Amino acid sequence: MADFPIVDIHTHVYTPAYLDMLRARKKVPYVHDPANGADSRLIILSSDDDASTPADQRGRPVDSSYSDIEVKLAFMKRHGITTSVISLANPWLDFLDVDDAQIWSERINNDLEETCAQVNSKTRTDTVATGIKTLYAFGALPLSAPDASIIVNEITRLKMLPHMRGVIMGTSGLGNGLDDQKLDPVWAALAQTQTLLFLHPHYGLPDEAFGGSEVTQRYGHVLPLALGFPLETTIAVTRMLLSGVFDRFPDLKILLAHSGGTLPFLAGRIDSCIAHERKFVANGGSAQGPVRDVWSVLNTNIYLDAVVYGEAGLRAAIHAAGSHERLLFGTDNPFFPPLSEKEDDIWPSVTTNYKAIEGTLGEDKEAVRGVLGGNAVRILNLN
Ligand code: 5CU
Repeated sequence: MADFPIVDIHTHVYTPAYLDMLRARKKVPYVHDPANGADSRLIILSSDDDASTPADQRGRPVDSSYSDIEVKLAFMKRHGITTSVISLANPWLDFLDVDDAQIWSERINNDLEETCAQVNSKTRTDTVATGIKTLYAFGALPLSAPDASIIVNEITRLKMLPHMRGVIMGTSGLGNGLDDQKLDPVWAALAQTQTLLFLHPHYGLPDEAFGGSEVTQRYGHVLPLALGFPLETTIAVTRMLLSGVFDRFPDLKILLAHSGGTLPFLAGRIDSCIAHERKFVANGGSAQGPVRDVWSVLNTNIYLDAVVYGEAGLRAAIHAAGSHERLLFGTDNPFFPPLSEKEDDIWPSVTTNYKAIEGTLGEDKEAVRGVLGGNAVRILNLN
């Protein structure tokens, strides 16, 4: 067992109240309870809700690993993780009616805070004493609320909850993407309160991008998750760059899921295309181009998780971020469990990331420790 903090900043929960809310729904996202008493099914991706598949087989089985914090703690122990920063999993509160958003974000965030407080009040003997608490959380935002002031109020309120270390958000923003000027009060509040935004994909790409719904279905979750998710993140951040969000809010801090999708690999190309289109207006477009270049934003506003399962992606992420000090370990638990059913299995999805970090930075032990935990302790102020 390592004698330094190992911090998982990409680890999700569906709180029990949230799952109950999904149980009451009949359209995506929803939970379906089969009549034969088999495991409930979690249907969250639009490609999961295929009418030609019986409801009992749609989506994926949802077991206690999705909501039970004791199962999360056992997973942490098994993988040597000393601290986790838990977040509500996708699609968060994006789909709620305007009147429900505020109530649910307060409920979910209070539940997360309470869970952290309860777990942290017990002394853990199963891991090394790092002096850092076991659980922290990223809060969820009421993005469908009728007024941005409600979102801003929740950002301010979260600052007063002792275990909150930022917020998690998808790429749809208020419904029109992250270059929507109506998000400016939200960016302003995040920057002003120095609240880290964990930006995470959910919607992927339309089935047409993969050759139609029949092709997407044929390969299960591979196309939406392996390609749709990272490209969604890349497109969302590029739209933020293009619309000048980082010019207007130079203090905004964003942690990008899955090592930034394909942003590290494509940063040079994006920058070059922007340079050649610098005068969007002159070229017939209506927007003024961004002032800051992609590299400066990557080096000052962006952090990347290390959930990319390979050295090529990690090297690109470190290069794009400008330093391994902006990279943070994560697992994506409870997603990507082992294929066997044994409860005490080590998860290959986790060990693959450990190996990629060591393979990339192995000689530099300090850097490995930083990515595994030290960077998160510093950036999220976990001490
Ligand atoms: O397996 C999946 O669908 C997912 C998901 O929905 N969200 C996530 O964070 N990782 C994997």
